Amino acid sequence: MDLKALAAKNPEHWKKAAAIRALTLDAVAAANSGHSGMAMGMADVATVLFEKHMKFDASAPNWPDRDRFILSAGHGSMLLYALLHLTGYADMTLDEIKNFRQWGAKTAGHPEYGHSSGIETTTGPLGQGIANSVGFAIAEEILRATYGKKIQNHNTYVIAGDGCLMEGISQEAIGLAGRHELGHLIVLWDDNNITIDGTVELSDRTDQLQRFKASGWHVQAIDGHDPIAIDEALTAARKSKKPSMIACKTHIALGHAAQDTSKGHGALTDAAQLADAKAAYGWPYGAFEIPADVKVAWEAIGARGSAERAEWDSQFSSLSASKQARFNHAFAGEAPKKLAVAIRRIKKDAAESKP
Ligand SMILES: Cc1ncc(C[n+]2csc(CCOP(=O)(O)OP(=O)(O)O)c2C)c(N)n1
Ligand SMILES: [Mg+2]
Repeated sequence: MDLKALAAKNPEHWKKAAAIRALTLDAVAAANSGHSGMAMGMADVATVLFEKHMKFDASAPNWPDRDRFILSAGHGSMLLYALLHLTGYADMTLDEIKNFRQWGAKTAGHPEYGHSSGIETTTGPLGQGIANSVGFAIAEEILRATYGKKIQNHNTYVIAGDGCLMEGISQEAIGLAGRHELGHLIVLWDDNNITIDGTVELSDRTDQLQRFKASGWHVQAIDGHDPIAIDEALTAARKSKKPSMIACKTHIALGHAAQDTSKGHGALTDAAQLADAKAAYGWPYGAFEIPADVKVAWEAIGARGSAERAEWDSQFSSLSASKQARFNHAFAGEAPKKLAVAIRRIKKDAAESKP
């Protein structure tokens, strides 16, 4: 990979993605554990997704109609933590990044729901995130049908790795999503041909594009380091009425001595190699240092959705009081009152029924 040419082609994009890669290298090195390669490989895809497509407002992480981002490849957690920090989620301070994988930090080895806003669900067990995302997309369909498009109309984006697609549970979820034409579900597959053990071929030779297509999905294959191709593919995926899978061909641990090897899957902590990788990115800054212009550009991305969110607030307040109450009740995770009555009746019937 000629990183200089890549950087020269889209310098503004490159700096933003390099910030994710540098934070990942620094956090994993400080913790002396973790997974560097996935975040370094998917930094371009994630940057374009957050910059051009994700509907979100970092200052209002619980906006009910935000797009959901699920990092199914949860071992690459630094990708998510870097995105949350750079875009300005108040919970995800630089200190949290510096304390990656430390006891009590919000930055657990794998993302834990409830530790920080912006972590939509717990992931780490391969396959769990992609399966869970189908539930998210079904919930969105139901909410949209119930409250209308002005109140609920968002996408669920997923980053899944080779391991997620190998897990059996992924097929049940993919099949269900295809059957129900969950058009607001978009999976970005980190197609890097590497797992913890070596190349994918060691354990699997499934044609993933054919597999998703056979399950009723819209499929595309792109160069996962080309920001224009990523942007176009996301635009096409959003237009599709079917769930979408984008195979993003990437290099795990891009720019590091461990690039394209299973060594790149884990913790890249060698100081000299880390310095070489940063030099290859044209990143002359110290550990955990993000230059002000790059941070400002990222924070602008974090604030991009604020006007749309304010518009949503006014749409919501125009709903009837009872509809607002029903919506808030559902989002608070409270079961409908009638449910308790129904369960009591079932229990009573079962207890009284004769064997
Ligand atoms: C169900 C389950 N089995 C095993 C693991 C351990 N594990 C974590 S990542 C990984 C390899 C995943 O490969 P891939 O998804 O291709 O990630 P990449 O190496 O490209 O980052 C394994 C086996 C796990 N997290 N969950
Ligand atoms: Mg892989």
